[in-house]
Amino acid sequence: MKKTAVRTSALFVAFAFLLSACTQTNSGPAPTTTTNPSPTAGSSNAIPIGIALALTSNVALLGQEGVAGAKIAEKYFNDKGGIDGTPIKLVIQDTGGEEAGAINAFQTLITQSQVVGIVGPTLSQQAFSADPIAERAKVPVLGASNTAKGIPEIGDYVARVSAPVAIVAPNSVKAALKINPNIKKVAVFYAQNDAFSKSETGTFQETVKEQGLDVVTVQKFQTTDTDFQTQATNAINLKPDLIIISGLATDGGNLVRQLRELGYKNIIIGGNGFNTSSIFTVCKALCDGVLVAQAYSPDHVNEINKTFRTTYLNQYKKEPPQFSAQAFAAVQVYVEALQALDKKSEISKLPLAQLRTELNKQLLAGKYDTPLGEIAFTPVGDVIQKDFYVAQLKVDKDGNNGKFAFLK
Ligand code: 1QQ
Repeated sequence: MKKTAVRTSALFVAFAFLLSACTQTNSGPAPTTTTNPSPTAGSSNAIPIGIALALTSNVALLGQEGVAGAKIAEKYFNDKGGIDGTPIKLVIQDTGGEEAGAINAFQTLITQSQVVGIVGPTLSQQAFSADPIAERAKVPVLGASNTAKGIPEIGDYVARVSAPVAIVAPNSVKAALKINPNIKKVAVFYAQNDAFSKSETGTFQETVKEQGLDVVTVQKFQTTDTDFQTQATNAINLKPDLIIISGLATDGGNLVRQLRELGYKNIIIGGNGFNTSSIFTVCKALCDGVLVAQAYSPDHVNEINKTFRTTYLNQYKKEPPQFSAQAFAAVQVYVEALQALDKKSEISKLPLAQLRTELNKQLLAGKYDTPLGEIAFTPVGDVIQKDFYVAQLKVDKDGNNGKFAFLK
């Protein structure tokens, strides 16, 4: 049943002044947003959803992949009629790669842009600082790339569509053992200044022990490091059969490169920070063969993934990466939860505070058929997802690009 002009004007009232930053994408970690006091009729009734991801910094490429997926979702769901005829509108704020930028972005989205909910931030390290702000303001947050232990537990308004390291990471260790059943000695590396990396290395080290393997050394680094000679040499001297790295793309890629340059020839596993094709520009041909567990496969068979994949392929001329699929799924959760809520109580009539609270309840209760497959949420807000994968980096002949080849 379509509600028409009456509904549109009611929504206009409900969302008047909400759209200050809707068409604006800031760059820089401390964005300033200008207010447009008289939003144009064309967009004034659109429902604002905040996207707080890193468009700049060392993790810019991870964040940009997220924004690409979110934008595909925005167009896809608006083309299908939005929320019973009312479009959604993404309000994009650059968080940069640090906590302060994420906090600023959240504050701007909550108070100025008056979004109904937020997708982000890029890093778990940022989420532990920024999510409590949304929690206090009672604004729903959906993490689309936060995988550290403890994210959904930040508060009632915090959930995620990005499966936790505890579920995803062990798959790559099992895949390595399938390739080489004789692995015994494992060297583990992690970035000690990053919450995700610390959480992921915990999972990796537990998995290694559960599989009856020996952790022969644990080497620490910083995400800002570029020289890994000392740690790499320490590890190589112990002759490991497997090296596992938890870091972000640039540091992780440089570490892989230096391990190979120093002569390490056995299997390398990279964690979720390796889950972007930007890794190829860092370690180039030396990235070849690295194993990375995945929470998304472009081959997943359902209608929405078919559309998502085709749209992404047409636009970017490559397969969609995991972070794009996860951000698409996060926007989808908001859209479908808003649709479900609107059927129960016309959302245009709800005051913003009530809408945010009801939306939060509704989204946790739903089931969603996304490009990641069917997902739902645990009571605390962690994603429930079925299928996980492992890919191997395959570098092109030119040595500059490559792809994620999914293992069977
Ligand atoms: C986290 C991650 C990062 C690697 C995502 C970009 O998983 O910070 O939780």
